Amino acid sequence: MKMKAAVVTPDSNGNVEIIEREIRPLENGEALVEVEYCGVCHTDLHVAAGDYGQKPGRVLGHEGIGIVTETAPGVTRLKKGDRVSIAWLYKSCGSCEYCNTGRETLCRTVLNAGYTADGGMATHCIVDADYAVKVPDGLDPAQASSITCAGVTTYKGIKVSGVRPGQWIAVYGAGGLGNLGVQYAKKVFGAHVIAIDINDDKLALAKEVGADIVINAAKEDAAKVIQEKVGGAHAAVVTAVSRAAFNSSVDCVRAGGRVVAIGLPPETMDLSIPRIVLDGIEIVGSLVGTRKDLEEAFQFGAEGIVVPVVQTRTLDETNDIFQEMRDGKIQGRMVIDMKKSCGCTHH
Ligand code: 8ID
Ligand code: ZN
Repeated sequence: MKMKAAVVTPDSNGNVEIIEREIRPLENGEALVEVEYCGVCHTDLHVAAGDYGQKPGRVLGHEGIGIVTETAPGVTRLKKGDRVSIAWLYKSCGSCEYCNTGRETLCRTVLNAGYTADGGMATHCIVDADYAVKVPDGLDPAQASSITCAGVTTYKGIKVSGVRPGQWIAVYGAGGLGNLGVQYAKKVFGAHVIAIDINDDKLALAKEVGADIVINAAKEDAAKVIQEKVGGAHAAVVTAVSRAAFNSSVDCVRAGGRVVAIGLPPETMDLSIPRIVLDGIEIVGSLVGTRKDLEEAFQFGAEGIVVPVVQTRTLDETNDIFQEMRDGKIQGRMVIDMKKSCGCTHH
């Protein structure tokens, strides 16, 4: 059987090729998933451009949602008909110090969907049954796709920030991740939220979904405004693809504040040593979330507490979506609808 997939070009030029490829036989512990939806994350752009090493021919996508159609011997957790995720955490070793201490995303031999393993931007995807997280009933599958990376990553990042109810958190970047970050911060963690972006449309949407204050960093010095208005944020999560935003985030928090780095521009940031030391600032990276984090993040979506903003497109439009994302034109998340994309008869 063949699948249709979006793969990185031979020269990793930042775009994808839409190809047909034979689906390999399942190995022990694996399941075949017929993909329903796959969101486009900015990380897909980084991978397609070879920002973290060239991956020619790799099937992109780590916001996949689909239905299990076949299971291999040894699979007990999943059965035919289950709706599951295809997340960045494709598979980890399960026995190292990271896997055994609730930090499985840091496993040194981890495989990541759409990066070091073929991902969900395809009509079909083979998953490791132990790492495909079940989607709860009542959660729309297109919305679930956006929680599979954007949602869980910001949910986990806000956990890591340590922000408490009633405190102020700054969310830099109000794109796919940031829009959900605002919602989890406000509606799940009970924080007051400041959204910062360079695009007024994204800020208007951030306000609609719960931001208390919005700041356009292209027009104002965000850190200065945050210090003046609220005395500095207690925490910041940075999803912007820009070193300027990372630099600003360190200046926007109050003494003892924590900055959580999530965005992945392949750059370095400036750190003033006296600022870090004298004001006791903490800076920490946060990488997606564990399977347990994803289960929790899904549940808030299923309960309608967090509502992903999604628009659906087809697989053939992937390069257009990439360009719209580079241009900052996407509100919420663009999600590829595979049923509309594959042109086959079995969907
Ligand atoms: O696990 C992780 N750490 C993880 C998971 C998923 C994604 C990290 N990421 C990374 C992606 O690789 C990417 O680098 O997070 C970053 C954001 O992903 P996204 O939300 O999918 O990208 P987007 O929808 O394009 O949103 C980015 C936003 O940043 C704004 C843009 O306007 C856009 O809304 N932005 C930029 I570019 N420069 C800004 C600036 N200087 C800015 N906002 C504020 N200040
Ligand atoms: Zn992602």
